[in-house]
Parts: sequence; C-alpha cells; structure tokens
Amino acid sequence: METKKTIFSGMQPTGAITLGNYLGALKNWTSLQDEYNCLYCIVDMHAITVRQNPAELRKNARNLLIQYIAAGLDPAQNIIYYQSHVSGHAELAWILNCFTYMGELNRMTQFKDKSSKHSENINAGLYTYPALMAADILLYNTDLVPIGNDQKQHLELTRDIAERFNTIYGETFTIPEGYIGKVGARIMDLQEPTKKMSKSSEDKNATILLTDKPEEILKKFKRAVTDNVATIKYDPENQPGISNLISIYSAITGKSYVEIENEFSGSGYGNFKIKVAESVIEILRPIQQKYDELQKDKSYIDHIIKDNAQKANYQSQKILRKVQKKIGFPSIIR
Ligand code: ATP
Ligand code: LTN
Repeated sequence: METKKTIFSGMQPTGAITLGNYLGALKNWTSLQDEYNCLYCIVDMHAITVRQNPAELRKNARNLLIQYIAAGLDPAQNIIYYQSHVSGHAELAWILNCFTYMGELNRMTQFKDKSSKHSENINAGLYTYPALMAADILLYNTDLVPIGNDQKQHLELTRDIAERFNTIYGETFTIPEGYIGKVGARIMDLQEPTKKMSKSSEDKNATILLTDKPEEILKKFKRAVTDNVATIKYDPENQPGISNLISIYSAITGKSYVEIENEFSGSGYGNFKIKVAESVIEILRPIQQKYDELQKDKSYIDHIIKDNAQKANYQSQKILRKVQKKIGFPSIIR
C-alpha cells in the first residue's frame, strides 16, 4: 500500500488572515489536502516573539483555527491544532537550537525586519524563531511545506539543519521541500506596494482581511496606491501597485498576466480596481458565511481542538524519541 506523504504548515495568530496569507498559503493548503497527510498548525509560540495581549492572542488563535476550516480545510481529514498544545515542538526546538549557527540566524531577513519594527523588544525568541520553525516541520517527517515567498529562507535553513543533523547522527529527518505557488506567493501592501501585505500591519487600508465586509473591500481597493502611467501592465519594477492588483486578480481567476492586460487594455484604473474588488468579494463570500456559522458551534470547535491536539501529540512522539536517543539522552525508565 502506498502511504501518503506529509504536509506541514502554519500561520501566526497575530490577527485575521489577510488576502496575502490566503492566496500565498491557505488556498494552496486546501487544494493539497486530499493527496497528503496534512498538519496545519496555529503557531502561537511563534506569535509571542512579538509582545501579545493574552486575551487577544487567545481569541486570535481560535479565530484563526475557525478561518482555516471556513476556508475549506477539513478538520476530520487534516490535523488542525495549536502549537502550544504539543510540547514536542519546544523540546525539539531546543535540540535544533544547538545545531543552528548564529551566523545563519544573523542572515534571516524576517529577523532583521521584525527587530527594526520592534526595536524595544529584540528578544532571543525572535532571533531563534527559525529553529522553532525547523522543529515544527521536522517533528513530523514532513515532505512538503506550502508557504508564501517570504518563508523560503526559513525553509532553506530548516533543510540545512536537518542535513547537518543527519550527517552527524545518520538518517533521522526527512528533508522537506517547499511548495510556493506560481501566482499569489507575494501579495503586496495596498498602500505601500513595495512591501508585503502583513497581518500585523497598522494601516487598516493596507490589507484585505478574510473577515472584511464587501463594502470595506471595495473601499480599500478603490484607495489602493497605483501610479500615473495609466496602463494596466504587469511591471513590478515600475508599476508595483497595479502589478500587485494584477497578481491578485490572476491568483483568483486563474487568468495569466497577459490575458488580464488584454482584457483591460484601454480601461481606466478605477474600473480595474472595481473588477479586482468584486473578484475578491466573491471568493471570500462563502468563506465568510461558513466562518459565521462555525463561530456559533462552540462544542464542535472545542472537540476539534482536543481531538487534533491528541493526534499531533501522538505523531510527534515517535520522531522526538528517536532524536533524543540518537543524541544520547538516557531513555525514560517506566
Ligand atoms: P505577521 O504580520 O504577524 O508577521 P504575516 O501576515 O506575515 O504575519 P504569517 O502568519 O507569518 O503571516 O504567515 C502565514 C503564511 O502566509 C506563510 O506561509 C507566509 O509565507 C504567507 N504569507 C504571509 N504574507 C504573505 C503575502 N503578503 N503574500 C503571500 N503569502 C504571504
Ligand atoms: N514562520 C512562518 C510561520 C510558521 C511556519 C512553520 C510555516 C511557523 N512554523 C512551519 C510553515 C511551516 C511565518 O512567519 N509565516
């Protein structure tokens, strides 16, 4: 019997999912779920590398889990769970920290970005964040990691750590591959289209959230920053704003950039922005309906949280014990 390969991915519960998170990651997760054994994590331990309000963190984590399901992940088929409910993540992260060089961590662009944004709180967790991410992935012998473009560097480091460990101790970890979609892997900020759209952005006009109402979505697209060139052409260097709208429209409709350029040749930016907004509203409508329904079903969500944490815990033990043994930790006497 052929066994399915394993997928692992996660998002931080730092706010509602953005259109970037959806097109860059979650949409791909839903299309891969039938072919793979999938674990989709809510990485609350990663989220605390930036200071969080406890009540908000708890609420964001639950809402994120509900958004995963509303967007189409089947909780009976996939393991959807909170990172903090499976202690193996922290245990393996500590071990992997001892196989990660400071020189490697110093090169991580996410660390540089976040430490300049949060200069009052450059903590050790923010610095060693990639070792925890490597632990998330390697804990389940993951084959494939569907992510947006910004996480590519972390995945490459994960592979290096795994290879380093395997060289020293013999075959232990599966070396994971990244899965980055051709379109939608880097959706940009609507107000500053040279930086990526981000959940924790302070400018509400800069991001489209999965939970935004249709009129808000339309308003935000109408306000999106474009340029004076006045042609609808995919040219991220010179027309980053309009190129971002083209990639959003392409990721949603499946049309190529050239097809979109032809469809809207001679059309004004105003008309194009409305068309993009309408496509986003339509794709989010069923997700929002499901989200509202699920919010009412407390016991169903509680059951998923409990059941899936147990499954993840069970799966994680096997590889964790193997690693501990290889390293030379004494076995537990029962
Ligand atoms: P934060 O603002 O708190 O750093 P974030 O919006 O960057 O959060 P994450 O939880 O770090 O989101 O990322 C979840 C997934 O979404 C990752 O796979 C990441 O690569 C992807 N992703 C994040 N932002 C974008 C984007 N703008 N375009 C495409 N994919 C994205
Ligand atoms: N670092 C990722 C979130 C994340 C993740 C993971 C993604 C944590 N652990 C494991 C894929 C696999 C981020 O900031 N987007």
